[in-house]
Amino acid sequence: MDVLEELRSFRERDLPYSRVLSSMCTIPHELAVKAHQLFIGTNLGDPGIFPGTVELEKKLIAMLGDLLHNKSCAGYICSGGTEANIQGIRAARNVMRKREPNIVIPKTAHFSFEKICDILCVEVRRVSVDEDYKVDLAEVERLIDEKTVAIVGIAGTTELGQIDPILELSKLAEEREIPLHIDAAFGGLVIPFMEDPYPFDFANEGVTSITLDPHKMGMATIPAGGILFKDEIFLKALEVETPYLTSKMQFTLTGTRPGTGVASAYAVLKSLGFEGMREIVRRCLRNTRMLVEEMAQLGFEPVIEPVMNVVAFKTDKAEEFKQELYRRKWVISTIREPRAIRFVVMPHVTEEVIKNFIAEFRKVI
Ligand code: 0PR
Repeated sequence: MDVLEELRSFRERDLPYSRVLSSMCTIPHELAVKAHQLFIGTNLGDPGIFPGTVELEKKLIAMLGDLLHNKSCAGYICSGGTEANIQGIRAARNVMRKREPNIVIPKTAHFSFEKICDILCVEVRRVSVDEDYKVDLAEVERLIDEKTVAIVGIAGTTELGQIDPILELSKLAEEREIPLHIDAAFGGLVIPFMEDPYPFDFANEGVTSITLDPHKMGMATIPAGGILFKDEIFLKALEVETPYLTSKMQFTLTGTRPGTGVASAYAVLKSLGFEGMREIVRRCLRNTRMLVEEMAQLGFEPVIEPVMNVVAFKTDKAEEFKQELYRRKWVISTIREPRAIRFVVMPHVTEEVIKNFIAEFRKVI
């Protein structure tokens, strides 16, 4: 067998996105694919060889900074939300220079924070959430002490798409002079395009870093994550010397680093513009409402009224439904607390996909 044929046969075993209602990734935009191909041989790990790609990354970071109310923010495009969160916390830890450092994060934080606590040797203090699944501010305040090097707020939780009270977290962070990292890996390219956007970003004085992933709602090719800092100081705190490269210092976590995510994210944002993104987000939110209505007719109630295009429905049979649907080649997910089935209504989850899913789900229940 020809090797390409062999590859194709493996690839054909993957599930098509038209049956995936659990993913925060989606089919990349067609321009993203073209941009990716153009930059396929690039390596931002050795910037002197790729000055054009370096320049493009600066333009993309400025574009994202513009969106996040800080045109002069510093940052870079990385492998995804996990790396962005690691680097956000690592920078805060290095700037704060405390012995036995700790961070205060909501219980609803993504599992990447488990890795952070292991890699960075920071103690992770987890805060409960209220009945709306937003972090409990009084408890955040109680858990902060003189060794706290970062507070974390989430703008679009993985499980429910909820937004923490970032205005209040920001005030607290300012008062106590502690960096505030916002995990907007998912929400960062949803919230700014909503009707009445919640101010989760650098518009708040206390916010010092933001995770925002173009390979989620930005329809860029994988990998394309983003870490943005309010100030250069945080990037400087990540630098190591690179004795034999075209550059002298490196602040990234990985060495060799593709320019494909930069190019694909730039292509999508530049060609669609913020107006085009608004239209994409509007459609996803409309389809989320449609899913809620369809599920209501089947007797299912959402855990919270969806804030963005993530929604979970309460059911004791969550695990059984997920398994039976997977057997029928449909992918949904479940959440930890309360028992519920979860959906992410990405751009590929169209009205037609929802109708097909509901028809299948009817048979399952
Ligand atoms: N922060 C938040 C709020 C996230 O939701 C995620 C990922 C991350 C950080 C980590 O991002 P990376 O996975 O890019 O490192 N959220 C999804 C999740 O873990 C990612 C995902 C994407 C899962 C596609 C499944 C899938 O098919 O559920």
